[in-house]
Amino acid sequence: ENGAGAVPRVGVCVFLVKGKAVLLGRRRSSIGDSTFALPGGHLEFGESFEECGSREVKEETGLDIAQVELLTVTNNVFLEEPKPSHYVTVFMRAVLEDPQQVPQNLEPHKCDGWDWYDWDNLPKPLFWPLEKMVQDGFDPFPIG
Ligand code: 8DG
Ligand code: MG
Ligand code: MG
Repeated sequence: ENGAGAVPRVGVCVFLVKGKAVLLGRRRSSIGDSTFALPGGHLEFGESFEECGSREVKEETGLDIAQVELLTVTNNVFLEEPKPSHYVTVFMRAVLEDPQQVPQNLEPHKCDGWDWYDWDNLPKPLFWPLEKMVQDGFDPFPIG
């Protein structure tokens, strides 16, 4: 969908935090294939960022989240990918509504599976928008 008619899209993804860990899954996608990324997806017409983050996490992992808050926005142009695209990506933070709930891989065609990774020991390779944030010293955890 490059060339005439291509437009930037809005992605919303979620730093689902549990102690000092975040939930990541290895992507199966034309964008960032086989890299570790946050749960998330496309903002739908009429949705708030919070609604989109909660919906995508539920669709992809079965998890119910709470305290969904906006952290930051980045601009990501993927020209080298099999399908050139451009995302304005909105990063949210949330916690589990029920700390006992376990992630399920509900979209196995899009992800190899979800797991918790310590922020100080993240898997490689990270999806590059996330890798860039880590390299820039971004910290998704609440203060204190
Ligand atoms: P949908 O059909 O469920 O709406 O979309 P999806 O298949 O779940 O979309 P996605 O690729 O997971 O997310 C949309 C875009 O958001 C993705 O192509 C690029 C951007 N994005 C980033 N960083 C991250 C990230 O860490 N995780 C996810 N899921 N998307 C991200 O820039
Ligand atoms: Mg999705
Ligand atoms: Mg997704």
